Amino acid sequence: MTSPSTEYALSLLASLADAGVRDVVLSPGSRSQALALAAAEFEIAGRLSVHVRIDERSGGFLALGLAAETGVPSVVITTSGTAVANLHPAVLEAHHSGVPMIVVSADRPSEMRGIGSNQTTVQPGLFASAVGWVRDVEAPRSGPVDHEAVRTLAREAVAEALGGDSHGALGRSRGPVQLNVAFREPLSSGEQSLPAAHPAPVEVAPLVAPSALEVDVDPATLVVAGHAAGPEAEAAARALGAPLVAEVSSGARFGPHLVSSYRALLDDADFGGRVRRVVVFGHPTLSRQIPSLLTRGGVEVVVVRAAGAEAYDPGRSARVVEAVEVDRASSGVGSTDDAAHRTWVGRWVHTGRRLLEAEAESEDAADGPGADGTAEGSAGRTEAAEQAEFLRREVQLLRRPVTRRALAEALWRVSWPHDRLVLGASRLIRELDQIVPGKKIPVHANRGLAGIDGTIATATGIALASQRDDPAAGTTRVLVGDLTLLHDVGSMLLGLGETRPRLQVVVGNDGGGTIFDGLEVAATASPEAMTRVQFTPHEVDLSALAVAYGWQYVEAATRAELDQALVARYDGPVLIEVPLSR
Ligand SMILES: Cc1ncc(C[n+]2csc(CCOP(=O)(O)OP(=O)(O)O)c2C)c(N)n1
Ligand SMILES: [Mg+2]
Repeated sequence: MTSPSTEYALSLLASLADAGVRDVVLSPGSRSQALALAAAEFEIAGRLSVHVRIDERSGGFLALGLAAETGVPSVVITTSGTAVANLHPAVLEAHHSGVPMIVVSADRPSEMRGIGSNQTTVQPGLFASAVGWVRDVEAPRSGPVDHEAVRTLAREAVAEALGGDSHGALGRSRGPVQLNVAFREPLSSGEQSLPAAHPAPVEVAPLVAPSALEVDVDPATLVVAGHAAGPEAEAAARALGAPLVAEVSSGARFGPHLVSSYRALLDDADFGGRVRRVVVFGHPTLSRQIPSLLTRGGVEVVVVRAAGAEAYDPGRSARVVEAVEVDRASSGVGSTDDAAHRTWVGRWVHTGRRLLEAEAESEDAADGPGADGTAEGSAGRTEAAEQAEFLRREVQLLRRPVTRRALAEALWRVSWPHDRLVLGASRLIRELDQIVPGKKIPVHANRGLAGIDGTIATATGIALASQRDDPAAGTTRVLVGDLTLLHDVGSMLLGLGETRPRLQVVVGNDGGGTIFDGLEVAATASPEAMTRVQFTPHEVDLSALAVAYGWQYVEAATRAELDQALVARYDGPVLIEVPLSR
């Protein structure tokens, strides 16, 4: 005999799969058993991919990574009680960064709520305003399941997560939703017969009626591409004849209008000081210069709404639009003002490039005498002697310890469009943002709330989805600080039978949180107190962690070792530790 719980769970998962869901993340639990066991059957039938994690916090971020890579809502199933609350960090990040996710939380039936029953709290609404759609489904009773009703519910959940309603019209932004489902005893039955598949993926209609933006060289315009801006930002910069400031995880860091060393230029009266209009795509978070430009008087701000819940508008005065379409007829591009546009863009691009080169040279020079090959004169040497000297210096350079800059450069150098790069919060993402040149690499970072939590799990999701869906997919590399790794170290746990991701976790280990050394208060506060409560030192043996979790481990202390470690072939996930000085 089958139970109403199992019948309902089978119908719900079939409906979610039919609506386009591909990934289900779940953690073990009693109240959720019907859903978990049904999910296992759907995986055997090849209708869903199932990922099992014991820690729901890991599971939540894994679901976030899977959805960030696929663009399809992932489902995460939990049992009742604190299990649901462990999803909160990932739900908040998904809300603020606009990643679609469906939380299916199992609950007690109504007669067992509010009376102190074990493992029972108020689950619907637990995530407050972070979820835009919540349904509390009464426990299924005996009798046939109303498949049509379940199907409608599942389609609504998928459509809401994708930011439209089930009819495809525009609603709110993409993000997490919660389906709270009550189950009554018997909580499941062993017998499972899967409903037939009727795939009908939910598609949300694309944005309509983009507003045309009239452009000309005056006002002097700058395009800013924050996190997840996408290639539209690059195209808009070209169409507008505007310089492009593109953060490293913008997905728009390429093209002829890309500006290097943008922080210094934005600070400069001759560059940032002349900007009269800014068009913002995505969610900028990495510099103080961008918000300060957007809040400066006399700067018109146009914000193209990003995927996340809130439009980026630090000055609270932006014109927020759904899209921009450059009105080429009135734009200077191709018209009489073409030369003025080219001069405006050209100055930004060339000066930025020169600044970057100068910085690189000064770092090389600081690295040691003669490192840049200019400190000693070469007059009177034979060509062979010069060549030998050059090689000696190259070898010396390769034996040098890795700096943050060298780490950022190496990671960018070895990554290509078929790879994935994930950047943790803190110093290293800023290092990349300051120095790496344009290149079309898919870069992800949890910039919705810029937490140091869940980074390993998010990267695992991106690795698993990319290696499953894209036969040409390369390696996923995630760059994290040591505290960021330790915060999410539990996500290194891959149970038996779980797919092992093609993942390199590259950890820059400086013994604590060195980002806080840059706080203004560090100059005046007690160094002991700063170290204890902000730097938070540790001496964790990361190689032992790797062994404990069954990961490979490589220490890369020199640049040569790092280059080698990043391009080596590994069987499964690897932890690459790069010692950095505080
Ligand atoms: C969940 C969460 N807790 C706390 C913070 C505040 N925070 C930002 S960076 C950081 C330290 C990061 O240290 P590490 O990963 O070692 O990077 P480093 O700055 O040393 O390169 C902390 C605690 C945060 N962003 N997210
Ligand atoms: Mg650190």
